[in-house]
Amino acid sequence: LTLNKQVVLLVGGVGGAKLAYGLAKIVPPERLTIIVNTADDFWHYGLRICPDLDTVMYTLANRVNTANGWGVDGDTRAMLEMMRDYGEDPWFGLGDKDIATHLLRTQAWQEGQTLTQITQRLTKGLGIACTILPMTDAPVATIVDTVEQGELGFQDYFVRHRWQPTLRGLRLDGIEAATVSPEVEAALKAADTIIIGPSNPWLSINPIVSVPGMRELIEAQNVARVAVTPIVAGTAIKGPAAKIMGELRLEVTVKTVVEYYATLINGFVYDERDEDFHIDSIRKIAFDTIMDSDEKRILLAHRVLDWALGTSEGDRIR
Ligand code: FO1
Repeated sequence: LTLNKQVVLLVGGVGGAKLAYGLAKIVPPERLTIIVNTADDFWHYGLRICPDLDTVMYTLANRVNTANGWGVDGDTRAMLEMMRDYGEDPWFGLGDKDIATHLLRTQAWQEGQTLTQITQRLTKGLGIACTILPMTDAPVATIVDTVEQGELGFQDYFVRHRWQPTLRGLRLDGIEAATVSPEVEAALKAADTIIIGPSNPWLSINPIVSVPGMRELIEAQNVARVAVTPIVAGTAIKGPAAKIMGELRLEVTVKTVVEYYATLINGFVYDERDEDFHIDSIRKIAFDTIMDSDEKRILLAHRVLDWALGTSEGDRIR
């Protein structure tokens, strides 16, 4: 494997963080940049919470609660118990250790630091050597339009209502005013490959590529731009991807994902369980994409990178 290449990964939360973990084990830290969705971010009890940034940070720092895929390992819920004493409904699971992250972030936010700067301070503190960047420094919020409840803030939809309401539309509040940060622009321009993690295309990847200028910037890079499938054998490994595809009247298949990404990508990694998947419009390869152990995360990262950088014997991408 060539290790003198710059690798950029685009991700949301739990699923994408697993591939990030695998890549971080094999790519030198100064050559790996992870661009993270921030449209799930929100204010809660006065704290700025960035769930996908938190999940990627905790995963790379070996601090994540592996049972949930988010939150801090070994965390406690004393703050939430006191909230209950006050008569609050503590629907958002803020652990006591986790709150340290949100306190430091909120303080720096109020001092006027950018989310990019704040994230560098937090990742350094957790001993993470590669670069984790928010998709933009501007606040952007996914608003979910539902049949039963009307418009809901993303965490209200996802956590409080456990993504049960029927989705009929999505919008990104604040996206017009968002810009690609200089750090994200520099990382994409220097990339030898751009990998899109097995994150939710509609909820996690679409916000990233909807930042004005982002899609054009990615498509202008004459490198392998490879997505890893979030859909395996007609379902999502975790989260509401399959459910919302159905609600958007889309077929829950790998093909739908490829068609959704369209010109954003020039290569696609699907799962070997989808052996009947056929499409001629794009270079593709099948691997075992289920990352249920650290070894499998590293193995998949290795295979994807090998293929993307054209060093494998198989289906060459460029
Ligand atoms: N997800 C949940 O399903 N329930 C929670 O109580 C919850 C708390 C939480 C706290 C901090 C954090 O960084 C993430 C948290 N998540 C929780 C995960 C998260 O909000 C979602 O998985 C993502 O937004 C979707 O990518």
